[in-house]
Amino acid sequence: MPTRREWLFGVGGAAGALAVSAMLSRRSSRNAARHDASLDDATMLHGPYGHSVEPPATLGPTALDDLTIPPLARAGRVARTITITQQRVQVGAGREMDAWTFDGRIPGQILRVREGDTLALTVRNLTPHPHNLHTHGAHAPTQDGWEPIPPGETRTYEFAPRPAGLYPYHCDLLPSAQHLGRGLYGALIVDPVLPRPSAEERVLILGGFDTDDDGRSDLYGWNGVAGFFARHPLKVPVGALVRLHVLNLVPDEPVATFHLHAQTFDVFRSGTRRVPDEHSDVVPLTLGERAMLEMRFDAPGRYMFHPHQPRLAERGAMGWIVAV
Ligand SMILES: [Cu+2]
Repeated sequence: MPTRREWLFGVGGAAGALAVSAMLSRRSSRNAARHDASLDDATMLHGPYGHSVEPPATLGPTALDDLTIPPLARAGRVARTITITQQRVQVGAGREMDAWTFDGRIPGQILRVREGDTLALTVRNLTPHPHNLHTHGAHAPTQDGWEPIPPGETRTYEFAPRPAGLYPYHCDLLPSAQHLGRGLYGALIVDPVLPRPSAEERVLILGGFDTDDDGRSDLYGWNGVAGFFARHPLKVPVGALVRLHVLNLVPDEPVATFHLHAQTFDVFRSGTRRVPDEHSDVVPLTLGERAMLEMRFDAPGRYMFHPHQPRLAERGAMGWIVAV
């Protein structure tokens, strides 16, 4: 039995092509029967774009809206309570994971404040393990959240997040692959005092899901669900300014990218500056890195997005933006 690499690269000429064709056809009928059983390399060869991984059928098109459409910033002191839970969560059709969550969701709620205003976070740990909630950005070191919160205990952090930008918050305990990989992360948007231009805003957090508990992500997805935005595209109005807040929280890949088809965008790295750092159609993000991306879709239609890393794209991180 040749390896996948051998059938992709190792057989030359017409006889070779016929042999490959016959082999693929035999593999294809075998794969059809086990399509949902495991996402092996052969399955990937036959998955059409965007549908090699399906989201849970119970999730309708608006199921992730509260994790995708950010709230407007409120003036003054913003108080939020976040509860850390341990539970099984569905991360794809028929695929579950032993998760640790902020409020039962992956990612946690979108936090948003205006620069200079105060964020008061009360964090309750209802799991049998120590966890914490550490926020990126500048603040008093006593409010950083790196100390473990023991099981059953509560901590409150109060600070004025700065500077204006886009930040992750996450559990910072070791091993990170486990505490991040099981779902303890979310986004904090800090708006400048002089607001950014009004836009259609969406938050997209890329995560990895270890569904077989072998310490390695085997599914990937935006906002906690593999395959979701391939099945349920983001919708934006034609011609509107669109601002995507994109964060990479995949714990076990050195880098992930956000790549958009058929349109280019301004890249505001970390969202901390008012002028774009570059103009591109792909932006690389290491773990914990993020960027605000601004674009307009002048033609109605479907625009594909995905990480440019095949492993991530093929295992659940394909998506579409539909301009209507
Ligand atoms: Cu943790």
